[in-house]
Formats: sequence, structure tokens, C-alpha cells
Amino acid sequence: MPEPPSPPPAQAPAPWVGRRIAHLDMDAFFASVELLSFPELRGQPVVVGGGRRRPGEPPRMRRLREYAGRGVATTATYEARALGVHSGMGLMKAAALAPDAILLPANFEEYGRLSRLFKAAVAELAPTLEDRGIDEIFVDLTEVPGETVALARRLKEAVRAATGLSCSIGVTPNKLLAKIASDLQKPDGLTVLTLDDLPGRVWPLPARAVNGIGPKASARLEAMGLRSIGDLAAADPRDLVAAFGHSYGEWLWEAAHGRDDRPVVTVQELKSISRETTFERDLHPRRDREALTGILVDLCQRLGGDLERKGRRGRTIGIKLRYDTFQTVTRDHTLDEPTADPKAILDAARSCLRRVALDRPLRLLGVRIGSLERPDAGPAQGAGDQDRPGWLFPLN
Ligand code: TTP
Ligand code: MG
Ligand code: MG
Repeated sequence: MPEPPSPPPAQAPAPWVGRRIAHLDMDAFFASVELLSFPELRGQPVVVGGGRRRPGEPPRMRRLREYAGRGVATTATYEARALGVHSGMGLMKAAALAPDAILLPANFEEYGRLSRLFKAAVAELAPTLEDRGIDEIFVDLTEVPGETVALARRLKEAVRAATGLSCSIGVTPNKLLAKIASDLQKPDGLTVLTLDDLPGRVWPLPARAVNGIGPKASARLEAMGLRSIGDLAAADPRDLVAAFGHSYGEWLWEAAHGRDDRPVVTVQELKSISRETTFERDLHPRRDREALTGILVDLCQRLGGDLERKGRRGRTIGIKLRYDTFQTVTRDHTLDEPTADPKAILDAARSCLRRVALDRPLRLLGVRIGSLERPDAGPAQGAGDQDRPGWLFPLN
């Protein structure tokens, strides 16, 4: 006969009601990865940006005040943030705030490698994991045994053991609140929130702290006198619907009440990556050949960068064209060997282009790579960004 379940111990913490969803985000990710290579810079303001470094290349390290150009900061250490520097800030402006900060070029290969490492470490403990980009994931802990804080600590320790890096975790009943919670005590934070914490911890935050309320919506809300999440929760939902439409208006109100039932979606294997651009004005293959060439080269280089960041190579390269008539055509070309090399992608895209009519103005050009795989060994063979090919957009 099965034994009756033992009663819970008298001092057991209150049971968790509903789901238990974590959001984990790495702290100052690119900068922290750089500090693994340059531990002597620890404790100093460090900014990543102003160019990139290829694997094997020696780092180009300089003071921010030596920088001249139009680059932006991709991220900054918390020491640099204390001086006012943040992601997306122009480096010249950052240099005015933190002239002595160290500027390092980005090394995307390495960020991708560490990204895969931290995700794999978490997946060992909690397999239901949703990839949300290079430095963050959602994890469904509902079925994972263990008390919430202890479990979150184990995730943080696993990430540190695998990478040497710190992260911040929020654990709450859903993705919306978890994303907010992971940001509340950065860096190296651990924040557990239940719905009871909503008035005290979430409602005082500005509306834009909700993922999905961007600068535009937040400006419109402010114009309606709604600044905090609490203001939004207290608003009449009919006013929100009148201002923002049914779907977004209702979502705003639900979000402000901390309601979100989206599941944590375990990533499907990435099938293809594409980049495309719609032109400001239609471009003619003959008259605007230079411009089209530049756009094509740029798309292929971006695609190469995407592959590098995601740690993939692909064998099938495709192009997409949209004519001024809005007719869209695609062609693809399969290589013998998978590649992540922008030059190889460009060559394949050119051979695709030779198979379409180039006699009308174009609205859009896109490049796609499919049949993706993860290379087992070594970094992709990157072509130098600088070696601009000596050819033009094909004519036929
Ligand atoms: P974030 O997680 O937004 O920022 P962060 O990890 O640098 O800092 P935090 O401790 O606040 O989480 O972004 C992750 C990485 O993505 C970041 O290290 C650099 C890159 N990134 C950009 O390239 N451009 C951007 O505008 C932002 C915001 C990030
Ligand atoms: Mg981060
Ligand atoms: Mg992030």
C-alpha cells in the first residue's frame, strides 16, 4: 500500500500559488565578458563599442577621450554607468562624461560563446527555457523541485560556475512580472515577487518598465496623466481602449495588474535568418547600381554578423526582390559547405540575382540563409569587413 503523504512541516513557507517563472539577464553582459579577458580592468569604468575585434586579433584598448567618430556604446560596466554612460549613447558624448573610461571593441564571437554556455548551464537545472536574446532567458520553474529563493541561487551559481559571470534573476508568477523583477536589483540581483507585491514593488515604477510599453506609448500615457504602472492600473480601462484601441488598450490594463498567461516557449531550432530592406525610393538595377551594390554588401555583412552571434552556419542562400509593381520573387542557391562568411553569402546572392529579371525598379532587397547548423569546432571564417569586393550589382 502506498504511504499516505506526510503532512507539511509546521514552519513551511507559504505555498507558491500558480506558476513560477524566472527571468534571468546577464549583468553588463558584453563588458563583463571583456573583463574575463582583461581582469586588470575590473573596478574601472569600461565601455564596449566603436568597432569590433575578430577572434585572434589583439585587442585595441584606449581611453574614451582618444576616440573620435560616430560610434555608440553597446554597453558599459556599472562603474561607467555611475558616470552617466549607457547603452546606445554616442561615444563622443560618453567621452565627455567619462574621458578616462577604457574603450574596448566588441568581440561578438566571444559573447555568443558565453551566451551558449550560460544557457546550457541553466538548462541542466531547468529544461523549460525560452531564449530571449544574447543575454537573457525565461525559465519555467513550476515543475522544478526546490524552494524558490534557493532554486534561484542555484541558477545564479550554475551560471557563475559555467562562465565566471554574474546575472540577475526575477522569479514571479509570470513572464511580464519576471522581466520587471530581474531588473529591480541589478547587478547580481535576486528578486522574488508575488501578486501581493504588486502595489508595493511594481506600481510605483514608471509605465515604461513594462516590456511592451515603449517610448511612444509611454509619452502618450504621460500626456493622459498616467506615469506609473499604478496610475495605469487605476485608470479606467475604457479610456485606455479609447486611446490605444481594443487590443493594446486592454493589454495595458491587464499588464498593469500583473496579469500575463503567456507560456515559456522552449526554442525551436533556428531554421533560417534573413535581412531585408525596403528602399526610401525605388532603385533601378541599372541607374542605381552603385547604391544597390552597397545595400547588398551591407545585407550580407549583417547576415554574417547574425550567424556569428547565433553561432550558426548555413548552406542555402536566398534572395528576395520586390519590384515597383509589388511583385516579389525569390531565388536560392545551395552551397556544398555551410558558411557564415559574408563574402561567400555575397557570392551566392549574386548567382541568385543573375537568375532574376533586373529590368524594373526595385522596392526591396533581402538576403536569407537557411539549412542552418551549429559548427562543432572553431570560429567561423570571417571575411574582413574592410575588403569591399570589386564588383557591382549584376546586370542581365
Ligand atoms: P542588456 O541586457 O540590455 O544590457 P547589459 O547586459 O549590458 O546590462 P544590464 O546589466 O543592465 O543587463 O543587453 C545585453 C547586451 O546586448 C549588452 O551587454 C550589449 C548588447 N546591447 C547592444 O548591443 N545594444 C543595445 O542597445 C543594448 C541595450 C544592448
Ligand atoms: Mg543584461
Ligand atoms: Mg538583456
